[in-house]
Formats: sequence, C-alpha cells, structure tokens
Amino acid sequence: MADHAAATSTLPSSNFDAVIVGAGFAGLYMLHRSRGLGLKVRVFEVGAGVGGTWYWNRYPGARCDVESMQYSYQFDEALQQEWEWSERYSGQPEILSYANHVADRFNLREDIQFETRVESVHFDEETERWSICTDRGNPVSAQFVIMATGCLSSTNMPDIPGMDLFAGDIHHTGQWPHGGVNFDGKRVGVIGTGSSGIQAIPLIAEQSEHLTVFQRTAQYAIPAANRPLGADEQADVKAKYPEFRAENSLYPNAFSLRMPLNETSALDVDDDERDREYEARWREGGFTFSWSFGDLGLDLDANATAGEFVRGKIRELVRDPETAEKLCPDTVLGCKRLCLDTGYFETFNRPNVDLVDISKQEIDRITTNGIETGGREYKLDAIVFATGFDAMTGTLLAMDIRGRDGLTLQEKWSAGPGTYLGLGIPGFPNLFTISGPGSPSVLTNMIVSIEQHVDWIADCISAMSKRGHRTIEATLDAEENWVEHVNAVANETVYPACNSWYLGANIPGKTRVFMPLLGFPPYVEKCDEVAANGYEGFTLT
Ligand code: NA7
Repeated sequence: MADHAAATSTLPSSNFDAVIVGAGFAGLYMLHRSRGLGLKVRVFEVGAGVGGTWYWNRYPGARCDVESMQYSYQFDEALQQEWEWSERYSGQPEILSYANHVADRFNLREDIQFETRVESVHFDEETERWSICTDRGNPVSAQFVIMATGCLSSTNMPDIPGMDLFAGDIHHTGQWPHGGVNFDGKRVGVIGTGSSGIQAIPLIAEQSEHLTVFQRTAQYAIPAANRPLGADEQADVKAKYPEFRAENSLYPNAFSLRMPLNETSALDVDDDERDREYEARWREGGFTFSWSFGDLGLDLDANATAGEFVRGKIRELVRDPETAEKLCPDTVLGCKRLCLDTGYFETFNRPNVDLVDISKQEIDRITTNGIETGGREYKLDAIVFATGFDAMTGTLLAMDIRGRDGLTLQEKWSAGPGTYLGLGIPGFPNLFTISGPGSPSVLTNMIVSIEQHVDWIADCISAMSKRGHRTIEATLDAEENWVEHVNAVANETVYPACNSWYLGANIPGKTRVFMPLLGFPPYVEKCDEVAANGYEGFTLT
C-alpha cells in the first residue's frame, strides 16, 4: 500500500488501493479513514461538489428529519465541538455547508475527481483487481471498490405519456437547479406527496400564483415543530457529546427522541388517556409521535388508533371538509416513512392551492399546456416531480458492475438485492457497499450508520493487510441467511403492510423485497462478532 504523502499528489494516476464511488457523507468519511490507513485512494463523484443527497436535493423546504445535534459526524471531537447548528432540524443549505466544511477541514478534495460518473466496474480474476471506467475515459484499477453511492440517489421519474410535449419547465425535487427556480406568477403542478412534496408544497404555494397538488396516496405528516436551536441547548449537548452519541446508538433507529418510548400498548388505555399521549407528542413535534405507544409498529389495531388521531387533526386543520377527507390517509401509519411537516395541511386553506386526487384515476398524459387526468386538463407553467427515488439499489444497478465469471450485478440481483450485512455480495470480491440493502441505513440516523460501516470496512482492510489476505468475499450461504433474516425481522412489524420504497414497491417491475434491516444495536453487535470471528461468513484468500 502506498504511503499517504505519495497519495495526495497522485492526480492523475491509474492504480489505486481503493476507489470510492460518491462524495456524500459516506464517501467523505471513507476517504478520510482510507488515508489514515495509508491507502492510495481516489473518489469519483458525479456532482461538482461534495454532499451527496444534500448536494442534489435543493428544493424549497428541503430539511433533515433527524435533529441537527445528532445528524452529524462523531469521529472527530474537535469537529463536533466547533460546528454550530442554527435550527432544531437543519435545512439543506446548512447541511451542505457542513459537508463542505468537513471536506476543507480534512483536505479531502485533492483526492476527489468531481463531475465524473463511474460507468463500469469489472473484476479481473487473474490480477484480483477491479477495473473502473468513467465517462471521462482513462480507466483506473483498484484492489478495493467501495460504493458510497447513497440510498436515495437515483431519482424516480415516472414514464407519463407526453412528457416531451410540455411547453413549461419540468423539475424533480431530487435534481433541483442550483440557481433555484422562480415560481413568481406561475401556475405550478406538484406530483407526489411523500417527504419531499410535503416539505416543498407550503413554500411553492407561497411563491407561485397557483399550485395544483396531484396526490396518489394521502400521507401521514406530523408537525416538525422546527425552531431556532438555543445556545444553551447546544452547549448542553456539547458538554457531553461522546456520552450523548453512545446513548443514542443504543436506540433501534440510532437516534434519540425528545420524549421516551411509552411501552404501554395503545389498546390497554382508555380513549382519553390515548388522546392525551398523542396530543402531547403532536405538540412536541417530530418522530416522537411514533413512540406514543409500544405497539404502534407491531400491531395493526394499535396502529389504527394513531391513524385515527392524525385524521382528526387533518379535519381540524383543513377548512374545506372535502379537501380534508382527500388528505386523510387510510394506510398504516409509519409503514411508508412518516413525514415531518411545517404547515403542510394548512397550505390547503390557501385560495391559490388545489388538491387533485389521482388515487383512482392516474395522470393520463402531459400536454403542451399541463396535466390531463379524470377528463380534465390542468393548465400549468411548471411541473415539479416529487416522485422519490429508485431507493437503495437504483444507483448500483445503473452501473455496469461485473464480478467473478463476468456475473453482472443485474443478474445477481434479478430476484431482489442479496447481500451479507449490507456490506458484501457473493461473486463480487473486495467490493463493499456502504449502507447497502440489508443494512439498517434508511431506518436509522444515516450518518451514524455510515460511520459504523466505514469503520467496519476500514478495520477489515487493515486486518486483511496485516494478515496478508488479498481478497474478501461474502459466501452464498451467509447471503441467503442474511436476506431471510432481514425479511423475517420486517415481517414481525407493520412495515410490509403497504407499498413503500423500503420494499421497492414504488418502482414498476422492481422485485418486492424488504431492503433495510430493522434494529441498529443488534446489527452492530453482529458486525463486530463477524469481525472478531475472523470475518465469519466471508471467504478470505
Ligand atoms: P417518496 O417518499 O417515495 O414519495 C414519492 C411520492 O410521489 C409519493 O407520494 C408517491 O405516491 C408519488 N408518486 C410516485 N410515482 C408517482 C406517479 N407515477 N404518479 C403519481 N404520484 C407518484 O419520495 P420523497 O422524495 O418524498 O421522499 C423520499 C425519502 O427522502 C423520504 O422517505 C425521506 O427519507 C427523505 P405513492 O405513495 O407511491 O402512491
């Protein structure tokens, strides 16, 4: 392995110890750790800057739903002490500034090649190295490839007839123009009411002349109760940051909430007590609502009481009863990711906002002038697709990845994504996925999960080097048992009860498999155990 002094002056070079794909939070920390190991490393990033999700999702209102004091790196005490957050939940611009600060502070940019898309990644069995081609030419090779490609990085653009005919502008929330969009005086249509739509709609309503929201599935949203973060509050956490982080990693989602989990069953209390609990958490804001009772995620009847409470709130907040009914979800609360909102339901009281229910009658076509559905044309100057992502696998499958015997990842995953620990794939030696399918990732505080994965991978590479191993590869048995385990855990809960992107159900034709693993602490324990047992479930050569 090359020493780092050599590594920092290598652009352009063609032989690396490790190639990292992506310069979001995962890629940045992986680069930092790889350098610490003395690896000669190159990061390829499609964007012109760092930040991943937070680089692309610049739509109005884009905000993290995990609180600021937790949604940040913990690997460097000085870093977590010096950075100041301004709000309870950080907005996209602040998180992107933080990512840039980290890149500057640790001089990461010099090993990142921006505006470069990795097109193919092929394993050569003779040399036991990967060959990586990008859209910039100049193929490179590497012993290790680490996919830091993010879970929500391939946008889902529905194939609606007539898209190319529309005379106005079309935007996707996940690929928002860097200069912003001026909606002044415009008639705007928003398709999609998941987290992105629910965050963007109130602001687009303020900025535009008229907004029409096209809703396929009504969604549960809880007030975020965002507010400026007090200096005292921030200082309190910083005074005990390592302890705060350690405690948070013991929660199933790897973050703590402002009110503790109430372990009582929602069915064991009377209506008044139940409503009091929901009301207190609704006021507090955030995901603490889902901790109102111990069985909301486990029992459909218990869950239904929470759904009823939220529907009651929607009926109070939205003045027009017909619109309120359309906005009332009838799905299982939390089985599609619960949204946090700021004035979402109230937005439908504005005179310039209309809601079109497309649950029974999908959009027929896009015309030169707008959107046609239910026998009517809605005249628009701009259309915003808030239609989400081909989550967890989309970006990996878009690359031409070939492992042993020329096996493509598309072939390997034709019946659904199989991994061991969300970290390794049989047939693809020395290729790691950070927060890959089968890991807790999107069900947790992503940055905590990312750091855990990066540390595991870095320790693994270091152990291999010390023991003289050239390759590491997950076994088929380990993969099969792991996929079964991930789905068995999900089947104990209400998660499989609806068509969420966790299941791949938002993408037509995508195999229905529950992709993320529920429960961060037992997962960490398992990863540590695997490493301690000489990388059990992997073959080392
Ligand atoms: P989501 O949560 O996948 O939401 C996408 C929304 O777009 C959702 O309301 C979908 O309705 C709707 N959608 C998707 N395709 C269509 C078509 N073809 N026609 C009409 N409506 C459609 O994506 P987000 O970007 O909001 O959030 C993703 C994650 O980012 C979120 O969970 C947070 O973790 C951050 P559906 O529900 O499928 O009927």
